[in-house]
Amino acid sequence: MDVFSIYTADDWNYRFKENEQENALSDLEAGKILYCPQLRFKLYPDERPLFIPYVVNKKTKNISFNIHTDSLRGIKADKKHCMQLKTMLTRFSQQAKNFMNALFPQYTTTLSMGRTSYRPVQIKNRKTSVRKDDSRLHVDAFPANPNQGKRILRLFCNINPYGENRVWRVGESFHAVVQHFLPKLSKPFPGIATLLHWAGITKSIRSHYDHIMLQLHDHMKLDTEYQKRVKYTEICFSPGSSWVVSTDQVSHAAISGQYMLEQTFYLPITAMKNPEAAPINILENFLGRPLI
Ligand SMILES: O=C(O)CCC(=O)C(=O)O
Ligand SMILES: [Fe+2]
Repeated sequence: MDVFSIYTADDWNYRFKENEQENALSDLEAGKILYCPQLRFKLYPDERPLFIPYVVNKKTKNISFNIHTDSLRGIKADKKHCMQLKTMLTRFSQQAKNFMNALFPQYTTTLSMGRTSYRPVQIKNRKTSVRKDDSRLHVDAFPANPNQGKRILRLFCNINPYGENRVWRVGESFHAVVQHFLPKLSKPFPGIATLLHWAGITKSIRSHYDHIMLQLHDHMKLDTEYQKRVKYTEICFSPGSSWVVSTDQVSHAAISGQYMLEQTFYLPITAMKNPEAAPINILENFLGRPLI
């Protein structure tokens, strides 16, 4: 299977043909990256000062924005600068939402918006812990935000103004990842999910599904031998391009690049055309028991 398919959309309000929407739904659910080489996020001239490699909070990697509370996290900057950044991120998240609704009409009523992020740090040689090191192949799982089986869809947009690609690797299928790592995973300590929620470490109860996804994420990154020998495909996303991918399903790693925007979406599996492809169903089939 090809790891990506190309979509020619060149506008955030692009009107997709019915067959493009059908293909996009099948491609995304099958674990392909939907690559839009001509989908550029337009910046205003007065937004140029936003291209500085900020002193991003060491713990957070990226600058993250919550559109629901209008709050920025992970940045040290003056008020004017923060306002400018918020304006840009609000515009991007609105355009990303319109685009997803146009591309996936079947998802529109149930797709919900997560965090928006700005990633101004060069990822090549970035110093970080192994668990946070996105240059190692992994599937996404969020320690503080259990999602009880919902899908994680992300839209990325390379806005590098100096012509630099965002370079990714895509590894083996989710099925193969599970086959390899499932026997190595450990069970959660009894009562830990309630404790984590009570202590405010998780925003909701970490389900068994969330526990397994986190363990997959960690085991993949921590297994240096696996990282060395597993087959992957490298993709260069050019500046002025965008792509959509189910990052809970697609094994991915970001190797180099600087200045990118990202919008996270959550989707209940009941909205899917082929729910069998959802990580939760693949895991439940392997284990023969429900995980939420
Ligand atoms: O920053 C990137 O290019 C991708 C990092 C990543 O692994 C993710 O956002 O899930
Ligand atoms: Fe990731």
